[in-house]
Amino acid sequence: KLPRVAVLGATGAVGQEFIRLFEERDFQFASLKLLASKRSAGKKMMVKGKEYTVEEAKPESFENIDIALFAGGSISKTLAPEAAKRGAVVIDNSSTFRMDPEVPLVIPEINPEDIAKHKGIIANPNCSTIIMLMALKPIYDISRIKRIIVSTYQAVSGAGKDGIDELLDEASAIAKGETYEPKILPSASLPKHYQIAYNVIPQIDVFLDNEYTKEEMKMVNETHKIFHDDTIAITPTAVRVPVIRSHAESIYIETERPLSTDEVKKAVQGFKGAVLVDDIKNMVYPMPLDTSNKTDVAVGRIRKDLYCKNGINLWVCGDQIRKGAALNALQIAEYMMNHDMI
Ligand code: 11C
Repeated sequence: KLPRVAVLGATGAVGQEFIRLFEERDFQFASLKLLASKRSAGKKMMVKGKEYTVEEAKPESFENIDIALFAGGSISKTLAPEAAKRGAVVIDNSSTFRMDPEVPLVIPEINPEDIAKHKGIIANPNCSTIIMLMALKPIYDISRIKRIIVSTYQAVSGAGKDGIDELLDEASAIAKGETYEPKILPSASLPKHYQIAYNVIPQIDVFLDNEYTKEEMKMVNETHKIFHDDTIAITPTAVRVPVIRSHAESIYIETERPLSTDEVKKAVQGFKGAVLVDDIKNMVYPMPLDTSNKTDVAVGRIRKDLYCKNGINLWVCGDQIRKGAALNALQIAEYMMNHDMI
């Protein structure tokens, strides 16, 4: 039996990606409801050749829904429990429930077995975490990873459609010699904003008491939960760069036993969802422009550390809106449908 599906946040960057993926993957549903805030209610959207009208999301919107795909944001906090109460399985892109011990946090290629533990809500990890772990899981499987030092180069799509618009508007204003007042980055809720065009900003989300940002700590805590391994020592630095929709990450790892680069390359090649893009003789390596709108996370620049025999460096790129958000959530739904869990 096909599921009755609702998408919450249908008009945003992640919501629109869900709709593109429904078409691209021929995702089957018995019915579809597009939900958003009051502001977007009434908008018309085409899905698989049929027109749908966006409805204002309310608790009752989730009556008779089997799968509720939540695009993210603070609305999840109130509406996810309401949807779950009404019998829907919520796959939630927000950070609200990720660290709740009752809520599985899932990357289907890595810990699909956690899906079965859900009690109505399944959390989709942060995009930077997903992209990092898609590269590290095949390595972890051949030798446990003890240490990770990661610096991210995150696309503006992480700040949603408004983040993308801000970069484009700023770049075009600067090209015309006009001034532009940034309002979104590093984060719309903060008192100060900085230009992202021709700049990089070493702050994503708010600072916490330990002087790391919330985004950085998501990478630490979520990695521990997804790998079921709290012993991995992780040092993150999260940085926003003027790229539209693909995150990049420079990752240093120390493994339990020394690995050759060939072993690492072979492991990456054998892992579904990751692709090895590593041919330095021909100047081939992952770049955000190449991974945008692509399904796989690209891994390259694989090289031994110069000093630590157990150290390996990698460069990883992945589409933030796709594998970092909508695709991962949809893969969770597909997994459940294929395993009679809906
Ligand atoms: C960014 N990673 O690039 C963020 C966006 O916890 O799901 C997603 C935030 C989250 O700004």
